[in-house]
Amino acid sequence: MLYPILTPSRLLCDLSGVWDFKLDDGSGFAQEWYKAPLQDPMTMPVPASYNDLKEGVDFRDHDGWVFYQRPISLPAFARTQRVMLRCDAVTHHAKVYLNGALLCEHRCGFLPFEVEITDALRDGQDNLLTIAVDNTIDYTTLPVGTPGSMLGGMTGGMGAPGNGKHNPNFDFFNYAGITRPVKIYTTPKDYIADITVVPEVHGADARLLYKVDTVGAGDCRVEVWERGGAKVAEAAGPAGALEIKNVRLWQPLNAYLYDIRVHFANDVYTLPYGVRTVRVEGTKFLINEKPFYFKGYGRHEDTFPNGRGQNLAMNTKDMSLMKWQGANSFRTSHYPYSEEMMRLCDEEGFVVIDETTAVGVNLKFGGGANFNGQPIGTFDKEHGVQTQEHHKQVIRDLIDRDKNHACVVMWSIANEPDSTGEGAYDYFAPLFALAHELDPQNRPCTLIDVQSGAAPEADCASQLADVICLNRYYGWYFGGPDLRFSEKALRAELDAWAKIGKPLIFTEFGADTVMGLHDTTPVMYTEEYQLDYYKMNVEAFDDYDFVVGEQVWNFADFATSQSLLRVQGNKKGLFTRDRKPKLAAHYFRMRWTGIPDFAYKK
Ligand code: GCB
Repeated sequence: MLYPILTPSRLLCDLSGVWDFKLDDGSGFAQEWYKAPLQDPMTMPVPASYNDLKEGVDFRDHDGWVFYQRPISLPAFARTQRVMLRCDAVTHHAKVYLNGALLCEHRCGFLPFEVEITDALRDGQDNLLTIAVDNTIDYTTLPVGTPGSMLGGMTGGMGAPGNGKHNPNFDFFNYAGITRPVKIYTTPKDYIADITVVPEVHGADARLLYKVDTVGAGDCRVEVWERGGAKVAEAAGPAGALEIKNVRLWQPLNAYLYDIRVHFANDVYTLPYGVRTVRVEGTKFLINEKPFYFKGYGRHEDTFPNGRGQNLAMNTKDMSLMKWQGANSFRTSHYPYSEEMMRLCDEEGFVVIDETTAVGVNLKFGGGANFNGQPIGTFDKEHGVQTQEHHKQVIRDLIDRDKNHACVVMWSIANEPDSTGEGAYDYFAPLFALAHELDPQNRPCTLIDVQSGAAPEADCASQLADVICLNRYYGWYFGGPDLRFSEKALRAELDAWAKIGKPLIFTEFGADTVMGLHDTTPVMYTEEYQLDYYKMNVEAFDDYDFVVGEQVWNFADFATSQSLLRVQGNKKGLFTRDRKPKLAAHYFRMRWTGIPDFAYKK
C-alpha cells in the first residue's frame, strides 16, 4: 500500500484538527448517531488517543465504542479524479460512515486502511463523516485482551478480572481513538496501485527488481534519481530491472536514499528508496554482507498527553536521543509504528525490527487463564485464543505497508507468545511461512521469546526463528536483587542457546527505576540498581559471540494499566516519559559509542 503524497498527479488533504466526539453510552448504534450531527459533543483532536485528554477515570478507562465526527467537502475539480479516504490508524476497530451510510469496517488498530469515496461524496455541500471506534480487546483480537468475566491475563490476581471490562493481556495502556491522521487523496482514474522494489547488489553495482501494480490503461516508466541530482537508471514496463552503476548503499546511521519515480498513464508517484542487503549466515546478522551489532531499544509510541497518538516532534527528539547514545536500532514493540516514523528511520539510517500487533498470545501470564477453574492452554481449540486468521491478515497488511523500507531488516511475528505451549508450533509455522512467502525481500523472521525457563529445544522459536530474540529479566523478575545468582542463570541459559547455532539478540532486558531514587547500596528501583543490573547483563552478553545485539527495555517510561508492580506506569525507561536521562542512559552512551555498528564480534 502506497503512502499518500502530493505529486504532480495527486492531491492530498490532511483531516487533522479538532473533531466532534462522544463516548457511546450504549445507544450510539441503536439511535444511529452516525446519521446526524452528534448531540452535545465534546471536542477531540485528531490524531490522538482520547484517553488522557479529558478528566475522570470513567473517561480514561472507557470500554467500548466512541464516535468521532466532522464535515468534509471537496471542490468539484477534485472529483474528476478518483477520491480516496485513508485512515492511517484507528485503534482497534473502526466503522466509517459518510452521510449516514457505512463505507467500510476495519480491524487492527495500528495499520492503515482506505476506501474510495468518489461516488459517495455529495457535490456543493458538506458531507458528514463519522468514524466509530471500538477499543475492545479479547481472545479474537491482536493485541489480546481478557474479557472482564474471565480470570487470568496480565492483571490476573490483582482484582481486575470480573469487573466486566476487557483487560489487556499485555503491559501497556490500551490507548484508543483515531491515533494517526485521516487523509483524503486523489489519483487519476488510471493509476499506480502499488510499487515493489527488491535490491540486489553485485560488486559496486546494484540491480533493483521492480514491479508496478496498475489499474487502467497506459504505459509505465520507472526512473531512479539521485536526491536533487541526476537520473541514474530507467526502465519501461510494469516489471523489470533497474541497473545502478557505482551504487551508494543505505548503511546503518549512514543512510542514502534514491528517489524512484514511477510514471503510469498520467499518474506519477515517487518512492524514497535505500539500497541494502540483509541476510543471516551462521550466527551472524549481515547488513550489506557485514556482521551487524544491534544497539538500541524496545520502545513504545507513548507520550503525554497524546497517548499513542502521532507525535512527530517526539519521533525526531527520540531519534536524536538514540543517536546521541550511539544506538543504531529499535524494535517497534508491540505493534507497527506510524509510517512517518518508518520514513524517518529510512532517512536517518536507523535499523528496525518490525513487529505485528500480536502481543498477549499467551494465556500463562498472571498465573494462567482458566475456564471454570480448569487451566486453559493458549492454543486450546475451544477456550484458547482465536487469533490465527487475524494474525495472518496483520502479517499481510504489515508487509504490504512496509515491504520497501530499507530500515526494516527483520519481521517480528509476535511478542512473548506461549511458544512452548501445546499447539504453538502448529499456530506459528504457517505464520512464518506466510511472512517468508509474502516478503519480496524475504527478510529474516523472528518471534520475541518470553522467559519461560523451558529448554531451547522445547521452544518453537528454536525451530522457526531465523534469529533468536530473547526478552530476559535476570536480576529483575528472575533473581532480583541477587545479581550474582542471576548472572549464573543468564550464562547457563546462553550456554543452552549456543547449541542451536543461530544469532541471538536480547530484545528486552530491564529493571524498573524511579527517576531520582538513589542509594549507596544499590537497591531495586534506584538508579544505581538499574546501572548495576545492566552492567551485569551486558558483561555476560559480551562473552558470547553469537549474541549479535542488545535492545534495552525500554527507551522511556510509559503508561500501563494500573497494578501493584506499576508506579504510574512502567518505569524501565533509560529516559523518563518526558525524555530526561537516568544514570543508565549515560552508561549506555559510553558503552554504545565504543561499540562499532559492524564487526563488533568478528
Ligand atoms: C515484557 C514485555 C513488555 C513489558 C516488560 C516489562 O516481557 O514484552 O511488554 O513491558 O516485559 O516491563 O515487564
